[in-house]
Amino acid sequence: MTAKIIDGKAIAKEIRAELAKQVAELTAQGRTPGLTVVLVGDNPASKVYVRSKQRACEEIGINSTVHRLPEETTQAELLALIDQLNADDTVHGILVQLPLPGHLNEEEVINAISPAKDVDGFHPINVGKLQIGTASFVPCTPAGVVELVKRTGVSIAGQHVVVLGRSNIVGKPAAALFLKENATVTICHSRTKNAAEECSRADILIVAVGRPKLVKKDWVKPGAVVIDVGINRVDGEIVGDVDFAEVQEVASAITPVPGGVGPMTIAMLLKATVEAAARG
Ligand code: LUD
Repeated sequence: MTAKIIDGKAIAKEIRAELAKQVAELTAQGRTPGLTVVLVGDNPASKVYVRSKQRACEEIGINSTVHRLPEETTQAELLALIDQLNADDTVHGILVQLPLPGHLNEEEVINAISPAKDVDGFHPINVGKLQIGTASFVPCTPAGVVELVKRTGVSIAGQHVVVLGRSNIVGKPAAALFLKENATVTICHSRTKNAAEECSRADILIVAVGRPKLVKKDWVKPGAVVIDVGINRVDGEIVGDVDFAEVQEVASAITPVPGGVGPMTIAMLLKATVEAAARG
């Protein structure tokens, strides 16, 4: 069997087209959605992602502002900017691109963002609401993963989902989202006794560990759906956490890297911003 390749780029484009209509309606009501992204320092990958976010906003009519701050920005300066954005009625969504330079306190920065503008869903209030099942903002990458699986026509309820990775940005929220979709969820991580064996029991396998081509053919049950969240730069090339060439032979469907989850992350950010503006 050769797996169906899940085209995240195409699905993200569809979502942007749907959102463009909602943006036009909100704009007609004098409520153009506004997203402000804060980028501190010169991380090359972050620069690429922020540029893509800005372009996607412009494409569908969201007002986008990017604050590009120097590496040596102080914690106090960053917190003052967030206060100012919290108070600005034209700003519906605030996103501080991570990772921050090492001298800045990420947790304190996230806590400073108004939960009502936290389009990333990283504020503890929103993390808690996700666990309860009443979230209004959920982290964009795992939201994109669930949307990708749904739009591929895969039913989730009752399926065994294995999430490999337990980060606050992807693994943990992905597990919560799939649980909300009535999956049976297993989380594996670097201390899991036999990760390969656990993964091979998955109907839907979500991989988010940041280790190039970690997941091999024998980690995957024949017919499983495999979602690769990893983006690793190896010898100038981008590869995922899944050995695509091998796993493609056993999976029923698989996401490519690039062109899989990445574009969905941005589509979900736009969706969150539109929803924030609609809420007023
Ligand atoms: N921080 C994110 N840091 C990193 N790939 C992203 C991402 C687009 N606060 C905050 O945007 O949600 C976030 N909020 N994240 N990420 C990762 C994470 C953050 C990663 C990849 C892409 C956003 C993307 O567009 C493309 C693809 O996979 O096809 C291109 C990949 C490339 O580098 O060319």
